[in-house]
Amino acid sequence: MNNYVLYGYGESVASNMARVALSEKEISYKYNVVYLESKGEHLRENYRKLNPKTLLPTLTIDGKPLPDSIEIMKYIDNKFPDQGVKLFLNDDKKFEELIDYLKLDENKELGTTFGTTGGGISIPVLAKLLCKRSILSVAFDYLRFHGIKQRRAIFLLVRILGGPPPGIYKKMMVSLAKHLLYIENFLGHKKDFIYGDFYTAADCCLTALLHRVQEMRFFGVVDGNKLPNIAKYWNTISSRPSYKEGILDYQTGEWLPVLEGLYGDGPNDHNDFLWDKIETFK
Ligand SMILES: N[C@@H](CCC(=O)N[C@@H](CS)C(=O)NCC(=O)O)C(=O)O
Repeated sequence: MNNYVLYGYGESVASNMARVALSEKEISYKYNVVYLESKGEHLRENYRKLNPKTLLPTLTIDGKPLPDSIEIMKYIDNKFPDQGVKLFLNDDKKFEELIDYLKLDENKELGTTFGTTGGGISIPVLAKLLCKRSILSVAFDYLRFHGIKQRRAIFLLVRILGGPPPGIYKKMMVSLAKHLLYIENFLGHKKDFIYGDFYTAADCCLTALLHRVQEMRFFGVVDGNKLPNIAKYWNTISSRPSYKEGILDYQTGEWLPVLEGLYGDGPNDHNDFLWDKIETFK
């Protein structure tokens, strides 16, 4: 019997990656939700002690913290090599590069990889959640306690503006278009999973990323006919129990009303811009 506790947030891409992996490895764990922008619980002292970078997720193993979604995946894969799917391949440079491209890397600029773009396209929602708190309390918390220096002023600016800084979201659309086409072409191999015939950690990452694209109301990406390899692939990965067990079952419910407030029942207000870019780069 393990003594695992996962600290995560329902609609966090990195938490989703880790939870999908835990489901694929058939590992049970206790779960502690840590509210991000709306309450800033990740900036409180008790969580900072577990994860000085103040990021989610963190897995504790007998009380010992292991931050970072990819590190969590590697740990459980090593610990349980014969349980569930094998998430990582040994000494495969191309696979490692793919993981680097898909992970949420706090050291890379937003938009430069698919992983960081997953964070960038979420800014309109993050802004509204931050707006549940006063500018002063956001300034106090983020400037003093956020573990990633570069993110401190950005979060404050997003709170002050109530949305993404001008030009940033269009820049994110350009990046998203390029990354979606890259994945569409990658899947040109016509195999079931992103790295071939077997499900891997790269699929855990893509499940969370494509879920985010759909969640942010970019219509027709995973469910249309313009990116047919992605649509087929999405059907395969989202049909696995890990999609429900790792992502859908953990939603906090905080995001849905915000998305409805932003876009009603319709698409993201940059949906057409995204598709223009996809057509341009095709
Ligand atoms: N490399 C880390 C990145 C984690 C990360 O960026 N998590 C986001 C949520 S998806 C977060 O905690 N954001 C809160 C913040 O920056 O204030 C991982 O993969 O776990």
